[in-house]
Amino acid sequence: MCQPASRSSLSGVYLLLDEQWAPRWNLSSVLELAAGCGIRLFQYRNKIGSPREVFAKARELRNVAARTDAVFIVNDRCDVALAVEADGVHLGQDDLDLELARRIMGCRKIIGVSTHRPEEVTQATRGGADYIGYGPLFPTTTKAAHEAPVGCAGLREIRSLTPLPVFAIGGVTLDCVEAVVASGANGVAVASAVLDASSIEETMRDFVSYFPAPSSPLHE
Ligand code: TZP
Ligand code: MG
Repeated sequence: MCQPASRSSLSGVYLLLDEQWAPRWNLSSVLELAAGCGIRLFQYRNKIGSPREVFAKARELRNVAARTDAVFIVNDRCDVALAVEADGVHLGQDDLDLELARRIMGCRKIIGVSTHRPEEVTQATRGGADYIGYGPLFPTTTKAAHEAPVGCAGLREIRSLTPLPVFAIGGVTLDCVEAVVASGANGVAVASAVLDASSIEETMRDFVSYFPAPSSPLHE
């Protein structure tokens, strides 16, 4: 069956490298540091740059991810994901339709889908997504207009609807990661809990400690 080789690494800590933090952090350095702390999965999120800027920055991050054997996903844009040879793309409910995105990306690329309600989880699963983002779990300021938080109860409600890896997203912090995992998440997608932390390195290591170390090579 044709599927992404790096699908087996879809669990644990998924660090959202959001351009909002670029004035404070060099995102390539953050990626490198995070990889050293055991984070294997990254998404580049840029809601403010021109397509040309998004491409240039994604390419730089892609190169660092390749060097550290990390999985690199581009938010929103299939064209940029393919242009920089990312491992995949992450789609929201207003982005390209999953079927069309799969035609563009092919079966060897990862496609993740943001979902906010049970029907969307079922639809993304049937449509052939490789993983699901579910949330926002809790209130967050990282995403300007977001849906109502679903909480851990919402996560438990959708767990049985999909065999796919589920990443809890939105307001996830070290204080709740244990409860989030106990509610069925295979991983946590985080931005501010890491990028606003006083020690990002310590915080990344703490997040990683909640998940088992990957046992198989990332790019088989
Ligand atoms: N989608 C739902 S919440 C969110 C996205 C992209 C942002 C998550 O960021 P944070 O800072 O971990 O709440
Ligand atoms: Mg999007």
